[in-house]
Amino acid sequence: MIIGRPRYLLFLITLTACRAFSGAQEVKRVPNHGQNARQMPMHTKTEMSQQDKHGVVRAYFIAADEIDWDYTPHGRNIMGMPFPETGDTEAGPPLSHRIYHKAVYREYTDASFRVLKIRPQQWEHLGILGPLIRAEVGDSVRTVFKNNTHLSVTMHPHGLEYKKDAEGALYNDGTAGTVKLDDTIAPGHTYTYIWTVPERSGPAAMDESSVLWMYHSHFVESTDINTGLVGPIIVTRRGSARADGSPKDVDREFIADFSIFDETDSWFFERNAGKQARALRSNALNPALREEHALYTINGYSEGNLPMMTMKKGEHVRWYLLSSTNEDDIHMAHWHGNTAVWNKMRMDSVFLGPMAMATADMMPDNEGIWLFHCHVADHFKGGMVGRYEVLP
Ligand SMILES: [Cu+2]
Repeated sequence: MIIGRPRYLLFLITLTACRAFSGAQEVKRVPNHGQNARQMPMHTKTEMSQQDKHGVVRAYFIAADEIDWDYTPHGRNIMGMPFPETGDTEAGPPLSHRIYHKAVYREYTDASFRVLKIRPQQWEHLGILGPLIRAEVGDSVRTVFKNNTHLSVTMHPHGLEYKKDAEGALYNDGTAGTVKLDDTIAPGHTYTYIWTVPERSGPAAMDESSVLWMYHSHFVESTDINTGLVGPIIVTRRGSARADGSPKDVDREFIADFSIFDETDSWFFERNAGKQARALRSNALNPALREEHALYTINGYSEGNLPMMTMKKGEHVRWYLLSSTNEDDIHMAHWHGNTAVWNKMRMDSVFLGPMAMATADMMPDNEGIWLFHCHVADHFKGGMVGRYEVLP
């Protein structure tokens, strides 16, 4: 169903006004969680050196921040690929950078949200994605979330177990009061989400030792995601994880999000494209405008800008693949040069429907720099292309 933006804005204003006049104190959003979650020992990821049989609480400090994101930081078509269409428009040759104002999840060192946590080199390729949240079955995940944007946003996890005070989604679910505080985090506010990781959040019998989930903002879901608010979660089977939560039987992990960012559906579209575009924003009314502002990306990088994903021959490499929410987020993630096993089957391509989450294992035996791209023609031509490298 398509609902006009003015209605959303009216809704937002009404919601903010209701909050302001509700007499509620400034929201120190400490939810009313069950005793079990409260009493579990809490560690930061770096503090964890041992895990008891009941699991640990993995602590994260994540903010939604506004940034200017460059989809092509190193330039256009750095793959050097021949295309029948050059991407030139009637207005002239394409700009070398495609920069849009966006909102993204970023990790901080503590609840003061003053110091950004440096992303480890292993995860540099995550690009626009939020910080990786990890857990082993039996753990809990405690995320202090701060909304530094001008938008109303949330964190809504897939796969993990949440109660009504940690779902991060606003709808008529028959609840009221404090259990709705997680549904909309207003600008400047903070909320603590606690999610648990029971068996049903981890690998099933046919899975390998870890599975991929995602989290994203679920205020106006598709708009939030097209604005940039999405990130990965990995859950490892109980007893199969290292102290940091990574699966013991895997040498190297990569996450690749095959996403079309529909910038006409971003909260910042008017800011990015100008108010004159506003009336013509919908895909149905103006497909050409939508196409002009559709970015075909892997982890928010287009046209070969994805950082090189490097591995060694013979390693056990796990690929976690996901995709975005738009109707045309139908992808075929394809590796040149090597094969992988997905769902017990030998593949060199994995199909991803909208909001898909998939895991594939590779034992690279073929050295070199190899193409890694979506095999859907329009997406390939649009720039959903990256590379990976197998070293001796
Ligand atoms: Cu695709």
